[in-house]
Amino acid sequence: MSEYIPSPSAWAAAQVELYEGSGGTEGLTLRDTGLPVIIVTNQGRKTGGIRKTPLMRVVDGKNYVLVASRGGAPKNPVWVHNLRANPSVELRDETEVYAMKVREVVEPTERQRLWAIAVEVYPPYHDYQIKTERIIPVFLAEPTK
Ligand code: F42
Repeated sequence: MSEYIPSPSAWAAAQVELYEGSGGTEGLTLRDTGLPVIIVTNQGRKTGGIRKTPLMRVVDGKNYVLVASRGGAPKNPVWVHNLRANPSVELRDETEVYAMKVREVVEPTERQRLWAIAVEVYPPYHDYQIKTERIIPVFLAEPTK
């Protein structure tokens, strides 16, 4: 078993602790927005350690859209590199936990469709894309069974 390595971002680590520690019954939203959050668990591509990242919940049928916005920062979040290297994730949505595989969505029509869903759920994504020169990566997490 790999070791869990908490995020160096204190607020992300605190959210993970509350969300997972309560079995998905507390700490379910982004601060004062009231908007729902999921927890993505994956393996670090260098350390092999277990990484956990809170992200906004963007649903497309049985799939989830993961938006690597990082508040419009100039660089991609580190989890992007981990997911590109190893697409197997566990995704917690409140009390449900799913084994999923992610794929990066680059085909323009598909990306545009998923991006529109994401912005509807969380409008600041639109501002983050304007703020940064990078194209914000979008992943689709699909159930493995
Ligand atoms: N971030 C988003 O990008 N999108 C969202 O929708 C989003 C929503 C959200 C909701 C609630 C909340 O609490 C946080 C939210 N965040 C959202 C922030 C998100 O949780 C992450 O903090 C943010 O995306 C930054 O991701 P990050 O992976 O860059 O995290 C940093 C703080 C981090 O943990 N870095 C580690 C570090 O030590 O620098 C990562 C280390 C790592 O993964 N190392 C790999 C390894 O092998 O272990 C190697 C990676 C490599 O290749 O270097």
